[in-house]
Amino acid sequence: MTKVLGIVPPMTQLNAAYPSTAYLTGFLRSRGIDAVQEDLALELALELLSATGLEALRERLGAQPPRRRPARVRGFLARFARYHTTIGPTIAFLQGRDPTLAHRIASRTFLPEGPRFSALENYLADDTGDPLAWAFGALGVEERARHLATLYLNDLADVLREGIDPRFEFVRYAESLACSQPSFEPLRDALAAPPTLIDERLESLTRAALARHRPTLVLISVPFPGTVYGAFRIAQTLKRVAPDLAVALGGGYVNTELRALAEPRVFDYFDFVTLDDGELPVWALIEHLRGERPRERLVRCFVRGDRGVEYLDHREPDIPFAATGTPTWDGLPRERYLSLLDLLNPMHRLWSQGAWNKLTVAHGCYWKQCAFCDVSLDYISRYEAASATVTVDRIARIIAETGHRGFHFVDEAAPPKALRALAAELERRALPVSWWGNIRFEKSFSPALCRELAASGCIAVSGGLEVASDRLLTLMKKGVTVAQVARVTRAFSEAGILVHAYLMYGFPTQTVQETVDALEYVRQLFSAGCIQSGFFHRFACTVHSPVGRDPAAFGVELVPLPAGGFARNDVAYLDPTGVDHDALGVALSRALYNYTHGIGLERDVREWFDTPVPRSTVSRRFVARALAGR
Ligand code: B12
Repeated sequence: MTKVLGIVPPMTQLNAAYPSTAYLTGFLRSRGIDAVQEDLALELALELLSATGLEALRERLGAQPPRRRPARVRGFLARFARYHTTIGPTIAFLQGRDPTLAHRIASRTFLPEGPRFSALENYLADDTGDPLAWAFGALGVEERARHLATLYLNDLADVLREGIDPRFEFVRYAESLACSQPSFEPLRDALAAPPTLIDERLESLTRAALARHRPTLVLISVPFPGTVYGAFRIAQTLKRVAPDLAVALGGGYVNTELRALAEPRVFDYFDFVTLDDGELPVWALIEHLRGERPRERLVRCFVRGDRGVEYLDHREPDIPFAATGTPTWDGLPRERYLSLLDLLNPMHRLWSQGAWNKLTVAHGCYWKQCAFCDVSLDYISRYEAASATVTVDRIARIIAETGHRGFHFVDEAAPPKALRALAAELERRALPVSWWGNIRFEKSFSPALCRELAASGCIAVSGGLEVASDRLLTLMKKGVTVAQVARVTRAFSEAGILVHAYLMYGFPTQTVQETVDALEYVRQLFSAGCIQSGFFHRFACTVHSPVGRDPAAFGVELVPLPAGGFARNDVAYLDPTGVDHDALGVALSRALYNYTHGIGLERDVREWFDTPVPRSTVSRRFVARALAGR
């Protein structure tokens, strides 16, 4: 009998389960396979942030020579009793199990306040001297308490990082060991090092999961580089405890960074490493383990053979997106996830607060041309939509299972046509939901369509304006103009939908003038109420993007990647413009942070920069004119 256990390793976000095991478990159950799942990211965090977890932490820190204790560790030990009594109630509050605690937390007399609380001093105090008044107003006791409780947990994470393991963070763990890391050596050395307190906890959670489920096949999912070290530690334990158990690795990180895997030592931990969508490869693997399919007919699967790493791919058509089943969260403790309030940015709050159900409207991206994006990879290039009936059937099934009506569509870019059909089908079935997700700012999102989407439950969208320069938008084949983005984002905003813009700087050949102009466009978009939130990301060149594949077409030269058979993703490049984009990035982030809070919108954009920059060449009425011409 096959029994499959899917595992999400630490660390991912703590507010909602990352959906890969939910998708795979739903698919396998639709095919009659006994499949279960565990979120060890959540379990590890809850274990570390419990009264017994803090006791173990104190013991470990207490054994270190007092002279070498960092200030944060000393602060924690000095106030241990308060941390110990407050941790349980605070976690219950963040899980939504004890909302009444909000008043005590918000009073700022309940939680011990470590260095993270000094961030509050950066906010502007009102007449009463309350630094959070502007953000939450008089009524937002719950939100205020959530923010304070998050600062408290961040203080504890800092103690773990400074006292136990410098690689620890809540949403990413030891990321640098895996991210664009061509050599396996650093990860291998870290895995050979004596276990830290965190490793020990993870090991005991892994053993407990194994004993609870007794699987014959374990699927470990690594969506991001910050989950890879945890995944290997889990696999190390599995191999120690149950050497014959089949253990497979897959997920977004593998699909992106391990496509040229040639490192045999990875297979000291895993038996199989698969690429792209998991449904078909896992199905083939199960048949293989049952003796019904020979090894050479595995699908998109790396194994260790006599001559090193082999890639086996018996080419079979993928399982259609409409036939992959409905994701299930069954077995995951939905009531134990933590709604954190870290940044006050409204979009970030959607990412980190609330147990959103995750679902995909369509597989891949219908546009797939953007030069900075990994458009050559299957999860972007293979576009396949499901009918609105299938999507809404899935929505209805998920609501029946979870009791939650909130959906985060995790699409690359949900297509306008599919969203219109989805809205109509939700309306036809009179199914109340709230939903949000990523889109492209297409012309077809007319004011009427935006209103239809809002009526169907759409509360927020995010989309790329990227470099906010028509020359660069054309060069990168984004397929939108700044004026178009102004009109579309305004249509969403007028319909009551929150708009977040993904912004980019440092694209090949981008000049200082274009960066200043981009900030002026963004200023006007905030000022005209088109967007409410945004974030400037530094452009990174990846090997799978059009820039990485044809750098000359973008006027840059790649620096050859270092040798190694492990991860390949980001690649350094030489840009003849020689602009110091990192220095400009500091100013862009500062401006954006303030714009998001409605501050400084009337200022000349040059004021945000530390060094002199040219005056913007954009008309101060550009966005107003674009909106008038709609
Ligand atoms: C939505 C999304 C987000 C959301 C939500 C994330 C979340 N925690 O829920 C937000 C915006 C918050 C986000 C943030 C980030 N993201 Co993101 N995100 C995505 C996106 C678009 C969809 C993810 C998703 O839910 N897919 C649906 C699930 C079901 O797909 P899946 O995980 O791939 O699983 C399938 C297969 O991989 C496979 N599979 C999965 N596990 C396993 C295991 C086994 C054993 C097998 C056989 C198969 C298998 O089967 C599944 C079903 O087919 C992907 C790109 C993409 N299209 O996948 C990027 C992606 C995963 N993100 C990425 C990154 C880098 C990040 C960030 C680190 C960015 C940053 N610098 O901050 C953060 C990390 C956040 C965190 N720590 O939680 C990268 C990861 C690539 C890499 N280098 O490793 C991706 C691939 C995009 C990219 N190319 O840049 N992200």
